[in-house]
Amino acid sequence: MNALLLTALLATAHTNVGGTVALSNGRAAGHAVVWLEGASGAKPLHGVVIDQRDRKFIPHITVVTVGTKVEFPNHDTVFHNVFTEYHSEKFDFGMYARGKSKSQVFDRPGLAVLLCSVHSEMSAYVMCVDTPYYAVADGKGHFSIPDVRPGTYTVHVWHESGETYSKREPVESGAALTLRTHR
Ligand SMILES: [Cu+2]
Repeated sequence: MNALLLTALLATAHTNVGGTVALSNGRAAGHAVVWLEGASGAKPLHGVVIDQRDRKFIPHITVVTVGTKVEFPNHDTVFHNVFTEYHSEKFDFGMYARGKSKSQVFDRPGLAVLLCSVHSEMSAYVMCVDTPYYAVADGKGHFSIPDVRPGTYTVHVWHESGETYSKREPVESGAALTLRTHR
């Protein structure tokens, strides 16, 4: 599980932590979630929506901060029965039709897996973090976390494949940071 390679470059002072995440097989860790634990000041986000369209959850991967309420509207022509697995608890929103919406507050850090019991191919992830410093990498694994205050953080990475990364790292302004992890 612990075999991600993270190469992070700290660009300029006080500032931007960015880099590239790769999987253990060398491929890009597209849409990996990267966050820096150990920073205070995270506030709940507003207006977070995970849409249901064309039998998909959009977006597929969402990061929220603790206390964020997420809306799950159905804009599809068919019914969906959305449920999540979150801290080993199952939240079932029941069947609901086009135009209806359900919501859930994510009150603890952790990963929630979103599924539909009608359409097994539907899935999405919500990563709840307790930090203002996080990013979702693009399809090539590139990420950027702006405005990071220098300090020592635990850098976490999660990828849909199940690979994860976790390491305490000093983040200094103006310094290049390369993180490697081996199984
Ligand atoms: Cu569905």
